[in-house]
Amino acid sequence: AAVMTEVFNAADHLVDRHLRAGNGDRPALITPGRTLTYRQLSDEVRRVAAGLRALGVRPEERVLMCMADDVELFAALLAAMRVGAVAVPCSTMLTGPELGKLVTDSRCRVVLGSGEFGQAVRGALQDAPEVRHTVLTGDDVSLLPGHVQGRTWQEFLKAGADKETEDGKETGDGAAGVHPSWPDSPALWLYTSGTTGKPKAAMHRHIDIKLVAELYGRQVLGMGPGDRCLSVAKLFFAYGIGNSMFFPLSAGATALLEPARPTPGLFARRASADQATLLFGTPSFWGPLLASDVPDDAFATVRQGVSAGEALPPRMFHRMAERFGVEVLDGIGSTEMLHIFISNRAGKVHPGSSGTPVPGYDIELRDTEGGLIEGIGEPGELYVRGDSAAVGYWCRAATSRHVFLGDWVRTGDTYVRNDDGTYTCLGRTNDLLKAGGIWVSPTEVEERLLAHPDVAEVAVVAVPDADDLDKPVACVVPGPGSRIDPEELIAWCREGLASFKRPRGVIGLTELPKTATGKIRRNVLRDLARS
Ligand code: 3SK
Repeated sequence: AAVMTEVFNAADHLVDRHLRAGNGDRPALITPGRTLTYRQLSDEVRRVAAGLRALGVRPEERVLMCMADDVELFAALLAAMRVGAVAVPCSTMLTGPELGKLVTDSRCRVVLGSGEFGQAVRGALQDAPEVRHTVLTGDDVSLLPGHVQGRTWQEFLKAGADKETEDGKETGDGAAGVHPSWPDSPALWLYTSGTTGKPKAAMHRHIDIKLVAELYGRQVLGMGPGDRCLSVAKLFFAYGIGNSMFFPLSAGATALLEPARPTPGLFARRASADQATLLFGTPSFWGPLLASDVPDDAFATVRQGVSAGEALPPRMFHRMAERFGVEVLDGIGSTEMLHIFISNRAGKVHPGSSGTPVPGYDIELRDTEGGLIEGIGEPGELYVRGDSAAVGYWCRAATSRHVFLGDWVRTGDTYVRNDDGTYTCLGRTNDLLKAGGIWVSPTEVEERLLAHPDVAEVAVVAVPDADDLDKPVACVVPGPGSRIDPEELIAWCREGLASFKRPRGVIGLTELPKTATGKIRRNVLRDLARS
């Protein structure tokens, strides 16, 4: 007897369901160059799905993507899910060796890349003997290692079309359908940084995608078919893929995709040209936007702003409302929960707080022994419970056991409960830090700095900048006879790491403060770096 009978495929839910409901002619996706209706998106997804099948991709196999936010990535994410494979969108900011760690860890056979990130993809494949196929947009598939067969996107689509024709001759039905995945089948892995700098993949199910769209997109944002979503966070972030794919497509609304880097001017132009109704940003975007000279009416069509990634300073909330007339809802989510689980609500914002729990999620604050903290204003580690939680980290049993505790997920953030039921973030419980809303492992940056001949000891800590947003600062002890050149050390990090991980400042010290057992006293360094 079958163990599971219910079939649910997230790609079908997000795309083909709208065709069956007679809404195939509504706009699904707008990029700077193209507009696709739901029907056209469905056709594009089927073509990419056929290409994946032609490469021999099997259900539950990982397909890794290092691609710009454009039609190809959008279709590839949905196509991987459609054929029952696992979509693994990866950061386009990584260097070749950094991306290589994800390729190896995921054990993928197929890597899809945008031509503009060809250098990182080529670097990643050097040490990845399990990869068999790489597809790159653009027309340059040269310089791939011998074990990898390279194809351009056009060749990939053609291989898919040829295979469908071939299969059709045999079976009389060339159009292979949606894979009958179950609600619990794996759909999406999202890599997140660990304290040690060893990235880990949070594994999400098909049903998690529907859940976050209903719990946050529909319930908190009240999304409907008329919405047009513009997100600063790219599709490879949990925040971005929710904003630009799960929420709009689940509601039959429109995603406004932007492949380029999100500058204030560009986003102001996109928002007004394409009449964005929902604008998803981060404090690292609101700061430069408020400092820019974009017209005050640039976001006149936006009915709601959303902020996540790091706590929104109250000053930014007020200035966004005064200058642009946009009410920004701050919230906290995580890659492990797939999207936002505590959020402010329209018309009821408590500036300086992340808001109240999103219905469908339970929140607890616990002390270091795991005891419940019930008092107002008493700090504790934030735990969350909700059905969209990842099932664990791929091949990281010990870390999974530390983070996923039965139904509860430990966030690693320290919070307090306010007397109005809202929650306020006090910072990280461990040493991880966020720069521009992206996790940075101090260990990884420290390892890079320790490889520099002038560095004997180092500790990287978070220090708030003028906007009150944390930035990595390196406290460095030089080796004997060496001196510290901050510019050179920052350039050294830029060269070997993704640029967002580089320290924004370097402080030279004669020694690092340590506890009696030799642990670096990072709180002392944080105070010193702030003063
Ligand atoms: O960083 C956050 O607050 C966040 C929000 C939504 C989804 C994912 C994340 C990490």
